[in-house]
Amino acid sequence: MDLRKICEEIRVDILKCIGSIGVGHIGGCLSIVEILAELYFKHMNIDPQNPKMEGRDRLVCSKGHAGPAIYAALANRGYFSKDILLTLNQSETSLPSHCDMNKTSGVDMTAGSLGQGFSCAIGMAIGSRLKKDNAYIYAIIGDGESQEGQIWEGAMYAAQKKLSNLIAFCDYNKMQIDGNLEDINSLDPLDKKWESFGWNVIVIDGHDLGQIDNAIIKAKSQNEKPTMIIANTIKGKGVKFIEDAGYGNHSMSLSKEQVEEAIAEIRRNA
Ligand SMILES: Cc1ncc(C[n+]2csc(CCOP(=O)(O)OP(=O)(O)O)c2C)c(N)n1
Ligand SMILES: [Mg+2]
Repeated sequence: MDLRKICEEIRVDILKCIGSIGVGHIGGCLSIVEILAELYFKHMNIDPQNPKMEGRDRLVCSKGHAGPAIYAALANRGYFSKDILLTLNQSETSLPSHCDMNKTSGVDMTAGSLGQGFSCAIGMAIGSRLKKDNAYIYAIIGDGESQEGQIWEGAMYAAQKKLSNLIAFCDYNKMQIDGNLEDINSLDPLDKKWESFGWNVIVIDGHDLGQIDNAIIKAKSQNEKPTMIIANTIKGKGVKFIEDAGYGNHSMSLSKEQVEEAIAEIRRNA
């Protein structure tokens, strides 16, 4: 499977999905595309025909505002038709702006209140271990989200429990809702922080498919610690005017013309 092509399709579908309503969390959706492609299309033991399959791997997108990225990936993976992407956040939709496990096929955990999804992932990793179903639990947290105290409570507990079946990513795009992390509440040195909390830490370029793949393989190759993959990313990755908006792309209005321009650029650079 050509994962680069998958990334292209996911990016285009994020644009169409958010474009259907004209505003949304575009920056933090575009920054996790390669991670989603590796997880949903290569590593996760899942079945779109049987979304609640016992013992499946699970993904908790704790930065739940990246719902449209999850939906674009799930639609491409065959969980539902791409037409549904155009109903984002409308009344009666199965695709609310933030992830909701009771509404969307393939979404494993409801999230949106930053910090909470990560704790759920830890509970799911403990549950899987108790059930001995050999599942991996994946989580994606934001870097702004990492300012939540709850993240570090979870970090301590997951290490205490030696949850090597928990593989988390931090989308380290260095931007939060209304500023750059370094101006608001810097996380540096983020790798040392996670290491000191007892985690297996791997630092990668979060847009390099090979590095993501290797990091997941490495995480699975040990059974002592939970793994935090610190993914250096670019908020808005793949569309120049969105990247150039900086943290202004956290939640951004997009006109029809801008959506078309963005899709054309993604197609051109593919
Ligand atoms: C507990 C909580 N406080 C505030 C918010 C509002 N909020 C939504 S996204 C966001 C910024 C998150 O930044 P980051 O985790 O870096 O997200 P990304 O850059 O990946 O989009 C904030 C403050 C929230 N969803 N939950
Ligand atoms: Mg961020």
